[in-house]
Amino acid sequence: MSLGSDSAKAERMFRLMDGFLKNDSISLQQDILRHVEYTVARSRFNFDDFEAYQALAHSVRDRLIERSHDTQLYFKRKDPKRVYFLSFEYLMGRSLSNSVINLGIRDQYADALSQLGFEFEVLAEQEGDAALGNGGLARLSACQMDSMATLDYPAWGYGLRYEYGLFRQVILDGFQHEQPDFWLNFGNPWETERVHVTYPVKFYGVVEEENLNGEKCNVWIPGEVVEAVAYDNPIPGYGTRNTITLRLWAGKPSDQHDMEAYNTGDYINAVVCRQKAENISSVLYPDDRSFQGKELRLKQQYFFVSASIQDIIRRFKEAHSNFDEFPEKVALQLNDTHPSLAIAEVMRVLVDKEHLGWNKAWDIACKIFSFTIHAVIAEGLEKIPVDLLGSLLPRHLQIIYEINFKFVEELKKRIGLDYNRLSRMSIIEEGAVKSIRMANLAIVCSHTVNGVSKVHSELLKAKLFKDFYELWPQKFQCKTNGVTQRRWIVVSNPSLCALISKWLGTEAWIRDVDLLTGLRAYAADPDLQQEWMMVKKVNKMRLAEYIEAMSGVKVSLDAMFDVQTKRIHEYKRQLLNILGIIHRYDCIKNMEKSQRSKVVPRVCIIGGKAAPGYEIAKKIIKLCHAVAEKINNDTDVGDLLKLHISTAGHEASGTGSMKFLMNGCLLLATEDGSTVEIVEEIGADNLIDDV
Ligand code: F58
Repeated sequence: MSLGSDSAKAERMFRLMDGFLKNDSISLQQDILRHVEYTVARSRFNFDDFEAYQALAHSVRDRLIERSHDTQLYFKRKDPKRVYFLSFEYLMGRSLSNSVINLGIRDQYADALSQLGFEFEVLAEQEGDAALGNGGLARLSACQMDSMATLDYPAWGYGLRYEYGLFRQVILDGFQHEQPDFWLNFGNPWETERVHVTYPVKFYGVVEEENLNGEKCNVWIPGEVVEAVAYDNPIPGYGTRNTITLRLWAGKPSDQHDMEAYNTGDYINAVVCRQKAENISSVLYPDDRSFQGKELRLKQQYFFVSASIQDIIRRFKEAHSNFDEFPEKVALQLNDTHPSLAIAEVMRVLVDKEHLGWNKAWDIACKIFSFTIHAVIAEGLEKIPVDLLGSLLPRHLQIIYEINFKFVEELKKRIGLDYNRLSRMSIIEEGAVKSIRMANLAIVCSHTVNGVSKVHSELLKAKLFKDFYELWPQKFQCKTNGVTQRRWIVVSNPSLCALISKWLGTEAWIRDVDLLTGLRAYAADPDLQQEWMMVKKVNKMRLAEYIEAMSGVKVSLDAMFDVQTKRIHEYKRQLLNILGIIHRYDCIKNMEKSQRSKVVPRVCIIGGKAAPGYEIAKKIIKLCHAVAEKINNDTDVGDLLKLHISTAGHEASGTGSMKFLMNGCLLLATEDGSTVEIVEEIGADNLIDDV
């Protein structure tokens, strides 16, 4: 039913639904019990914490769906330019607390639950993490979704619905072991499977030339077809009804799948082949170091890109018949190079299916793409072997060659026959393994290219993409990363959140983070300082309890907590940290006992996962544990130094420090990545570069 086409019917439906779902305590209690009884299928007189969480999540989801429908309806009528964010990875984490806070009904739910004999915080702990990503890049995608929803953008996020998220880390005898994270084990109450939103995605096969009304055109006859089915995850904005969608694709067997096997009567093989289709989206690649030219990964990239582009074009065509309007209605943001096959796919659709002609299609493509680079060094850049691409996506290889040919011809006119420069800028890299440079493809087609901090953006212009910067200086921009205060203060630190709102006299900072500067006026106020210290102390107690429960190490609350949590990487310098700790230990041991009272006791906390194949990073983890073992069992040193390793020059930006700073921590850092911008905000006296 569409409200526009049949308003009398719509009116009736609206009356039947009696407006929107209600958020008073009784309605929420009824709603939760209804879900216990009918969704979770447990008796409303007998259900445990996990079942209560599931019912609660479904009740919240109902409200999200309602808003999501309204949002879609609103934008369908308005038909604005939509922003499509394409990312291979999203680290969404948990949804419950974030959703009820953004919907403004956390207290109502807490009250309703307590009437039913449950505690909101306890139920929130039942939720697992949606860890569909590796690190900073993936969490940035999640923070961007939250911001776009809050700022009322008509936005969509697209990605892959991995069945296995980032591996779980288990430490045995100081060594990291990886365990699969089958996060969908007990169902995922936040998503909705859209059985009607499916698209065929083609692989392999051959390209044939056909004659269409006297014009030559290319037809791709695939060797394999996999169906992509949409799973929608609502992302609510804070303080607005705008609720956007993160649409994740999963692989399903297609009816066209391996027709050959059916036709030859090989029934068993045909069924096994069908099942293989589901493998496409089954596992997230856990390497955060460099690109690996693996076929499955390339398949994953094209799978999500192709389904997303089909979806975007279908939505456009619902309201428009002329592709001239496409750039006014569609903006595609490429989150690093992983989705950049989208460029070749858009060209394929516009040229081969919509028959727009190459020049017109290219003109459109160049107006719709923009590209964020997260890499710092050339090794981080994706290069796809030509042979691999040619076998998996034969038509796309032709298209990329054509783009490159035209680009190089144009380039020759601009810079002359400087063959060194031409070969550096070419999308095709010649060499032992002929490859496609995906970043070059993305830069050539995108209207804007951005780095993620000032230092990083300057580096891109001066080093990594110097040739391109000289050609197109206007394309290069800096968009310094940020993190959402909704998750990183409001959800994670409720007592600090209450303190800030009390002193600012408003909650407006939850939408507009710049308003936090209003606290400066009270910075010297002893009452604020005392309240602030109290909040920190209570949080410190909670952390100390957690550390003891997890590792058995008892830490002193009077110690300074010195924390480094991020992926384990040589360039992130956990090794330097641990060497500093060994040095500090050595100093304490060699100190006169009388001098020890001058030492500030310290609890060093190092947390992070290493990529499963990253030997040195795994050795760093083992070293941390060995050092901790030594220091923590040395009664002579006692509380002066404790090391806790949490199991849980090349930084492009770094976002972890922003989260710590927001919560009142001091920053120990070199002026790398976004530190420069952070110091501009917090003042140089809050940066410690000498301890
Ligand atoms: C990170 N990159 C940067 N890549 O290291 C960090 O400085 C920056 O703050 C963050 O992006 C956001 O811009 C990062 O997380 C990956 O995880 C890639 C995933 C795919 C394979 C290659 C690494």
